[in-house]
Amino acid sequence: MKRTLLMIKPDAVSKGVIGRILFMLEENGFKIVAIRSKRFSRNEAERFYEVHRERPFFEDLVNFITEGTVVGVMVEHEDAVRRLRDLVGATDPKEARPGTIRAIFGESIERNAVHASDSPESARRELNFFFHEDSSD
Ligand code: 3AN
Repeated sequence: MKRTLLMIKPDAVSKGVIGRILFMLEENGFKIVAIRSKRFSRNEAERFYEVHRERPFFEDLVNFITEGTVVGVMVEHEDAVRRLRDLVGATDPKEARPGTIRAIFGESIERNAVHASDSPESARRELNFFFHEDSSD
């Protein structure tokens, strides 16, 4: 599994830190294969976060992710899913290891700057959301 998805969320896009996040990817040895910005419709956001549908924060999550532009970044690295999750850090920025993307740019457990696919299966599905082709390996 060499490819995975990083999604830069609306909080980070509106703060103007897309470039700094892309820089961190390259600094850490990820090859950037494709980039696409988009605005999620409600329906797309609900499908993207389908696995969280029953969680209490689902409605807030959908509201947040549709509030502005997001940027999908297809990255390539050996053991990409695990390596990217390491660089992204814990869901709650307060608990994220110093130097990780969420520790630096996240504001809260919800407004946590980025999303990274959590398994090769999720990567395949989520890359498809942005790039409409199976480019996950
Ligand atoms: P991760 O993105 O680190 O894999 P998940 O899959 O548990 O974390 O959660 C998906 C997204 O849902 C998170 N990125 C975060 O934005 C949001 N989220 C998770 N837990 C909470 C929570 N307790 N309250 C609000 N939002 C949450």
